[in-house]
Amino acid sequence: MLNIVLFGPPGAGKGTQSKMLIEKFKLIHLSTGDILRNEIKNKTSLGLQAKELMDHGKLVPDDVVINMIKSILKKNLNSNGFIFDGFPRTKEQALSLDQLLENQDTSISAMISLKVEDEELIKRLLERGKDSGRADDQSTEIIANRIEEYNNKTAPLKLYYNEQKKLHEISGLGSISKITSRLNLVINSL
Ligand code: B4P
Repeated sequence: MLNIVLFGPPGAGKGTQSKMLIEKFKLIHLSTGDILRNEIKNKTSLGLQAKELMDHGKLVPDDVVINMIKSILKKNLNSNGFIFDGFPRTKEQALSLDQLLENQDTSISAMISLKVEDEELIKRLLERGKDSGRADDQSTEIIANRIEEYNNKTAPLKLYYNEQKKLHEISGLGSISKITSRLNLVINSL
């Protein structure tokens, strides 16, 4: 299986690039952000629990996210692999993911991290906020919270994957197709 962790701060282009990669490599797109937003839309109890946190740019508790991932992994074990988009976001989530994959005799093939500076992230997210309807894209303050959560809890995961020699960093600046080409280069070299 080809299992890619697509990594980067909020607004780095993970969701955008995932769409390109799932088509080319025939992978399952697993975006915890999309799944959570769907739960909110359907007003499930999980969605109600997540909404308050997400609207303020805070991470949802690990156990909630890990349980969501478990059931989706189980349903797709015959696939070519997965693009993990927005997951894992904490060490706890990364450890659980490794364990879940190991139980299925597979593992993470690579973490590909998109590098984009804060100023550009804020610009992109505010722009998306004009018509996304997403509460977390509406103000510089909430976006700053998201970036802070990323720096404190998520960015350290680069070390975790680097120790396993799985980290690849690329620039997330430039046109969408240019970034897709950079990602393709990395994946084809695995
Ligand atoms: P996510 O849905 O993962 O959202 P995100 O970090 O904002 O990334 P996204 O994929 O949407 O942005 P993208 O870079 O594609 O998370 C939202 C919230 O859900 C989190 O804050 C948290 O509360 C919760 N959550 C999710 N997963 C969790 C987990 N595992 N644990 C705990 N909580 C979790 O795109 C951004 C914009 O940039 C788009 O408008 C796009 O068009 C634009 N763009 C993309 N590439 C570009 C380029 N090259 N040039 C210019 N613009 C570009």
